Amino acid sequence: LIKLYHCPDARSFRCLWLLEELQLPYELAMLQFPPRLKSPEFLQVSPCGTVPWMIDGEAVLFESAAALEYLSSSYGAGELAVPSDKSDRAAWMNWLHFGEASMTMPLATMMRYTYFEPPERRQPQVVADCRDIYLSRLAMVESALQGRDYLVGNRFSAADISVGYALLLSRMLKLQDDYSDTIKAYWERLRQRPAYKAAKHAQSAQDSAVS
Ligand SMILES: N[C@@H](CCC(=O)N[C@@H](CS)C(=O)NCC(=O)O)C(=O)O
Repeated sequence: LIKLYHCPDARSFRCLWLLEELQLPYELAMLQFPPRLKSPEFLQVSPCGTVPWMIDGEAVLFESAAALEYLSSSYGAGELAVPSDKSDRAAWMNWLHFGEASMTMPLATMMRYTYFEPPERRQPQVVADCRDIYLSRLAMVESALQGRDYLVGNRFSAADISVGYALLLSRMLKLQDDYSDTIKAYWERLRQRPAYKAAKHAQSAQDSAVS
């Protein structure tokens, strides 16, 4: 059984969403955020205290984009597998990493200096700069979606989970009101997926069971 350490709506949500898309059985270990402070025993599992931490037998994954690639190439051959076409595969890999490194990083920095740091350590200039960086990068997504519903090969894939998670996180910073109709429609398409809803449900069902 795959075991996933997870905090509500953290990057580990990418793994949870894909586990649901693939309809794989899994065990969910819910932690409060940030686990480093709220569940210090988790440091015995993950020395840096971050999620995801996903265990599949001998395999351990602690980067969400890597976990998406691992799951899609290990399970569910077919719809969600890594594309075999060379240019689709290149696009798939770009979006997989773009979602985390280029989109989620500036958002996570915004979250930190908007909500998590104590007031005296908040950094409005950093928040404003990261917002500009994020929005300029979102233009890449906008352009990729012209005339298509999904990022790669016009079918849903793990690339959409990687980027879709950044869109989910951006809602916590209330960035969505300024989104174009293209991005709004894309987000709507993603969040209507039964597996997205099942992942949301799984984390909240467990979360309330714990607290
Ligand atoms: N690049 C990593 C980032 C992992 C990461 O920073 N996770 C956050 C949750 S979104 C975390 O656990 N933060 C807790 C902390 O920094 O103490 C990934 O994509 O998995």
